Amino acid sequence: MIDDTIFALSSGRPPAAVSVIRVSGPLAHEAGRRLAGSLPEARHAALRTLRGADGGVLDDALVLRFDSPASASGEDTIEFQCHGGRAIVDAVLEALAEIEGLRLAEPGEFTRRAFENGRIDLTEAEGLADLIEAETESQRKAALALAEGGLRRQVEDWQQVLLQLSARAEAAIDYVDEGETGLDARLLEDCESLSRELRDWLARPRAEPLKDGVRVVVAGPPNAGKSSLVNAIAGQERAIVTDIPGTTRDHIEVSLALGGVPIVLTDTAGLREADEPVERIGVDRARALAEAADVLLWLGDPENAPDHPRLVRVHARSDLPGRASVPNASTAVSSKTGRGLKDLLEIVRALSRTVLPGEDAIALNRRQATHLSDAEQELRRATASNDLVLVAEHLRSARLAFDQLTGRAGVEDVLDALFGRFCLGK
Ligand SMILES: Nc1nc2c(ncn2[C@@H]2O[C@H](COP(=O)(O)OP(=O)(O)OP(=O)(O)O)[C@@H](O)[C@H]2O)c(=O)[nH]1
Ligand SMILES: [Mg+2]
Repeated sequence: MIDDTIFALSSGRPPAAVSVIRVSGPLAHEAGRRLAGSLPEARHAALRTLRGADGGVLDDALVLRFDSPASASGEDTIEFQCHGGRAIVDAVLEALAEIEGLRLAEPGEFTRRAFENGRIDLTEAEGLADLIEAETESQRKAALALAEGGLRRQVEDWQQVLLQLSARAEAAIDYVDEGETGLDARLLEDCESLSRELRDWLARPRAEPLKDGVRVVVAGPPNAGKSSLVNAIAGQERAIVTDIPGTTRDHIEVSLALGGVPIVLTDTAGLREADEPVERIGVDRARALAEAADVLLWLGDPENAPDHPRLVRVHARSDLPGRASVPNASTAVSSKTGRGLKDLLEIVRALSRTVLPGEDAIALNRRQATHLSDAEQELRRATASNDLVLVAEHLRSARLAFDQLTGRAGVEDVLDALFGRFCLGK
């Protein structure tokens, strides 16, 4: 319920030097007055003695006041910066809980209110969630660009263009004479131009490799030396190695950083027609993993390599007699002697970089890309239509896709999942 006034400890777990307790909602100022006596002006801080209902002193704290709508949540907000002792924090939280109409916030509820009050859109909320989870410098930069409205502003521009296209199409419908299509070549060209711009965006590197690591998959026939290579790269015996073909059945993942590039290296079952059911499942998985790979290391015959946009044909076990090199391999390597390993890693690193977004670039996550792709398809359909009514209809659907992207339409399920990622007090 958005009418409730919510509160929570927004800083980390006590004990700490300072603890921040936030209150947001229609009763926030009233609650602040009950504890602090009087409040500072809006957007000011003041030192106050906090007291419980019985008049007993709880703490001396800095009190900050924000008035709706100029606050993070868009609601009246009070922030107490108390001493970060466990008992102090508990006492202040308890005093707030005793006030009628106040309740403890759910995880992410402050941010959810900011979204519901139009302070931020869904892409910015996603950016905030990423920001809190960011562990590396590049993750932080990408999250910040999103949280600061990089994508929101871009989408607003597109929405403006789209709205005008829609208006032109709808207006033309009213003036069509019988027997005419009323189609204006310029209108269709403008639809095509917007759809081209969206296609360019969709072709850019995505957010997932940055967050989860670039998926580097090692695949090939049984006994090719896949597990040995994974172990050599990982620098530890992660996968079982034997001379029996079909040793690896389930895939094995190793997370590592190659010169600052986060990758997930995956060893897979050797590809062959397997009779045995467990092995067959492993082989099916290996095929799916190879297909979904960002970078594919193929250890089989170079001629039989599957089609893949970022394929490295690895000639493995190159120390063995008669296997010094083969034609058409990208690189030769021996897991046993370590020869060629450095060159291979350099190739993998360079290819991995190409699927990572550039510094400060806005990278779309899967959800955002799905809606953007829907909008792009509708625009393309509009361009291909030969009926003005259909053009207008496709443009309307494209607008809906944008609304889903920014969270203005039909995203309840997404909201629960997203705000559940936040910690309590955010
Ligand atoms: N001499 C030499 N032998 C290797 C090298 N790499 C792997 N082998 C040997 O080749 C055999 C198969 O190696 P694995 O790494 O288990 O091969 P795999 O591709 O994972 O095989 P499956 O899991 O059955 O698909 C083992 O006997 C390894 O010791 C290498 O670089 N040099
Ligand atoms: Mg293996």
